[in-house]
Amino acid sequence: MERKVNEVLIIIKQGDITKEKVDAIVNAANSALKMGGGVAGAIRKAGGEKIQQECDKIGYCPLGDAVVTNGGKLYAKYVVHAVGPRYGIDPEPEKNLYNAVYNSLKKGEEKGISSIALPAISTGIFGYPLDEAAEIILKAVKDFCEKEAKSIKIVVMCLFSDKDLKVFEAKCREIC
Ligand code: AR6
Repeated sequence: MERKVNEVLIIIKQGDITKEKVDAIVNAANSALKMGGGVAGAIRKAGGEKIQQECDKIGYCPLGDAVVTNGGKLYAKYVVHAVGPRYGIDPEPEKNLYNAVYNSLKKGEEKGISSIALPAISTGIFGYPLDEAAEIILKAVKDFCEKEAKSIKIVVMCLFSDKDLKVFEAKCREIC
């Protein structure tokens, strides 16, 4: 499904984010920038060890923020590592999930990219309930498109499962 917000096309689709033909993909990272399982593991496997090595040099990213590395062997030129909250552990989950998404788009924009793909940050290993997370993530994407998007013209919400896709599509009909 697609929606236009300002000049930005928001595409909601199912897929493997490591295969997206976009300028940057967002990783669901942790503060230590250690790429473990889930989407991070898939990005590490597809993009190669150079991404983790660059993360090790950066060393740390605060909760709700994001850092950028190169994309290694991926089609995407950059990986934006966004630190979402661990549900039930980290403080202010709503604010921190919103900020993680908003700041990842901002960090991408600073690189002058025109397209970026995001996974459903925090909803896997970090346990954020999907329905609530979908609303927060889409609000952050919409707000960014309305307020700050300049070089970015395409935002792809890339969901791994059909179930996740349906939840995001329903939320997007309400919000976008
Ligand atoms: N493409 C798109 N989405 C994917 C892919 C893929 N290839 N693989 C998984 N997902 P998670 P989190 C979905 O657990 O909850 C790692 O250990 C997945 O189905 O990757 O933020 C990191 O190093 C889910 O919907 O991220 C962190 O320590 C979504 O991506 C921690 O997990 C996010 O699930 C981050 O946990």
